[in-house]
Amino acid sequence: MGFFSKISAGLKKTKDGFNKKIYELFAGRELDDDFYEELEYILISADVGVTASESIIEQLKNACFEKKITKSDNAKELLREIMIGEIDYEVPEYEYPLVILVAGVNGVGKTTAIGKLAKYFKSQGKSVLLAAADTFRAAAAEQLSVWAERAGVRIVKQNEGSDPAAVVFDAIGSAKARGENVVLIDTAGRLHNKTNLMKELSKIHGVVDREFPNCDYRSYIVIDATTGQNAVSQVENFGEIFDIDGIILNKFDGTAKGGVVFAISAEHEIPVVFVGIGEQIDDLLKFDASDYIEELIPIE
Ligand SMILES: Nc1nc2c(ncn2[C@@H]2O[C@H](COP(=O)(O)OP(=O)(O)OP(=O)(O)O)[C@@H](O)[C@H]2O)c(=O)[nH]1
Ligand SMILES: [Mg+2]
Repeated sequence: MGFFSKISAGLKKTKDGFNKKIYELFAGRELDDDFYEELEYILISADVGVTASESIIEQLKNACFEKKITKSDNAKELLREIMIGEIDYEVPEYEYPLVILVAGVNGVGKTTAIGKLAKYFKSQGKSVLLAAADTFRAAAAEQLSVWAERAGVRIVKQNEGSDPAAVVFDAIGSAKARGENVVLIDTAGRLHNKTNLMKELSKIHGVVDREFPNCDYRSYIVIDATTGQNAVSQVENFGEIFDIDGIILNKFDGTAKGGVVFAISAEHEIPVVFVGIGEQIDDLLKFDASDYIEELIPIE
């Protein structure tokens, strides 16, 4: 499957409702209050979020006023541009050696995302090492080993219950010794409480900073697109623990509310970097704002 058909298939559920409603709304209507109210309703129904929806509509009103546009047919292109602008962040190119920490609440698909990322970097000719720093959940390291095998990459793990920061320490030592290009750190989703999670993640940060000061270090949070607005509070909660460099938005294939990209990205100014669109190793796409909007509001 090519890139476009993949993102298209991943967004199928969102598109089913959204495309049609937008198509109908933008066909031969006056740009009056009713129009903007309906547009806001469509956006909020797709989980775009109230703040992002209001911002989009405000910008659209201003742009239509400036350009003296009064008919909806001519406003669609403006809506596309405004929506792209809301979520199109410049993400710095990766530099190597690269370390990516993957965090998020339990069950969102962290381990799966690491398996997919391993394949992604490997297919770009990079050597990859996985660090099994989820030592909390039984069998977490075994699950990661299966992904390491599938992707054909190495893994560093320790016994269940051992210190996650010690696993990261080992992994970095091993990566430096072998000159690996990418280290992907899997972390636990469920700890006894937030303080524990906070302590553990900052300890891991500390190890990376100290042991690998010149690596390109990115902290990503994984969220499950099907949880809608709940995903927004997860971004907020993790944002209190560390600086989030990017979001991996998983289970995009299972949601009719793909608009959640706006709720999480626009308001918090954190880019969505990858989207997960299935359970298989190749079901990961680098996020591209223009392609995404192209699917939601196709150019006719
Ligand atoms: N449909 C779909 N399922 C996914 C996707 N990503 C992960 N999953 C499924 O979500 C479930 C949980 O995935 P894991 O990778 O184990 O999640 P995790 O965040 O590591 O879970 P914990 O380690 O328990 O916190 C699995 O059944 C995955 O197959 C996705 O993009 N789409
Ligand atoms: Mg896991």
